[in-house]
Amino acid sequence: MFLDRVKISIKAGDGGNGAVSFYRSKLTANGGPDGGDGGKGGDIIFRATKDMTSLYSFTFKKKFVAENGSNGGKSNKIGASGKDLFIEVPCGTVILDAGSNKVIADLREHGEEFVALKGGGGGRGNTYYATATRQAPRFSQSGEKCVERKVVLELKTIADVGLVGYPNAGKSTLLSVISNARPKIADYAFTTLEPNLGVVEYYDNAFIVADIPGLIEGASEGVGLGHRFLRHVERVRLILHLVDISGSEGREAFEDYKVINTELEKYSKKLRALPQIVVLTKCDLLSKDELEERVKNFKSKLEGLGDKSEIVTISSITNSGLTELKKAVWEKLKTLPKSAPMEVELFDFDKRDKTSLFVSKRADGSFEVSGGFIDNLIRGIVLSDEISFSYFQKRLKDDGIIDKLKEIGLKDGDTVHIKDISFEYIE
Ligand SMILES: Nc1nc2c(ncn2[C@@H]2O[C@H](COP(=O)(O)OP(=O)(O)OP(=O)(O)O)[C@@H](O)[C@H]2O)c(=O)[nH]1
Ligand SMILES: [Mg+2]
Repeated sequence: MFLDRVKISIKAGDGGNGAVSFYRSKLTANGGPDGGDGGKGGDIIFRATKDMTSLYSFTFKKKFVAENGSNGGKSNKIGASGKDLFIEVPCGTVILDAGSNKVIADLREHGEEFVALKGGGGGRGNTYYATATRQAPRFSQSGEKCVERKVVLELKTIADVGLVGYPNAGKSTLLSVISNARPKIADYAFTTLEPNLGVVEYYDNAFIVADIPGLIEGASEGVGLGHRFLRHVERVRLILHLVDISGSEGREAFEDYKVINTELEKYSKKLRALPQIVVLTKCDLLSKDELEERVKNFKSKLEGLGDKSEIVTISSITNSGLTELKKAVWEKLKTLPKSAPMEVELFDFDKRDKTSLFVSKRADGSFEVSGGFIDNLIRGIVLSDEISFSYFQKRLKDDGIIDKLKEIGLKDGDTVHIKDISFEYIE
């Protein structure tokens, strides 16, 4: 199985809770607060490695959770931080936010890392809440909770050269005679069901060629195997467009060339704009004269379109033209820049909402407050504790939340719901 796209869920570690504790010794009956802060939760970090070549391992494991931070302790002991979780992916993996489908990272080089989610912050211990008037706070802050997120991993093979063409054009056969790859070859369409990669050596140089399943007219609408495999050649620098010049399949060579280019264009304008070398294949099936005639004809039609692509004629059976082809590819590659990293939109995937605030009136006449601001505020509240609760009410007033509620009709005696808490508002 070739897995080139997988959806996984990731969750950073929650922060540990702050401790509530008071200093005690034989000499001090009632010491001050000494509850330590909770530890930070572990991060989720992706790391590219050359030791992996597929996303296969993600078939078995799809859920990744980093360690939580430990709670704070007495004597101002800070809780231990949760361990970061490293998720290894093959080089060439692009990470997308599953919700918006936006690219959040493009890991190309071995060792490259991307911190996808930061662990939750630890809660403050009760020491933090001690003031001159509140000397014995019996509450602390709970650790920041992290939500599970979904991301899509996509493996985009980074080859220099991509082979495209109709089924049976001879793509896999060519790869097998110019590279170390041994792809499956057969005289039926769609022999190749998954991309093959091969390293081609040309004197002291080498380049990577990707062979993908054949395209046919309508591939962009899903005909045949569709055009989803084009993602494997999306980032190549050069396309070898293979066309069967012998007409062994009963089609006209130049028509084939145009159809495939239309399919490339439908997939991506960028892909269509890549330089191409036209490789006319199976020349051994034609007599010398016939071949010359057909190549001449193809050339003039190409020129008719104003298409300046170079043409190389080959046979993978007699090996004719293969050295010329390798030379043409290498000369062309030398003039082309290395493929650029993917344009990653600046997009704050790990954005924490600590500011949003919504007030609304329910059908039964009660009021509701929600949003990231309130979620964050509530971390520091222990409702059963009178002092803590009065601190909470003071914050509601000081931060303008009561005013907002009044604007939408809050009156003395009305019920207010905040998360799991409900209380009566008293002026
Ligand atoms: N005579 C001749 N036959 C060839 C040549 N190249 C390939 N073939 C034959 O053409 C058929 C198809 O070859 P493949 O290499 O499997 O074609 P492909 O383009 O990879 O096809 P798909 O994987 O189905 O897209 C096989 O029977 C090959 O032996 C050639 O240069 N000369
Ligand atoms: Mg093939």
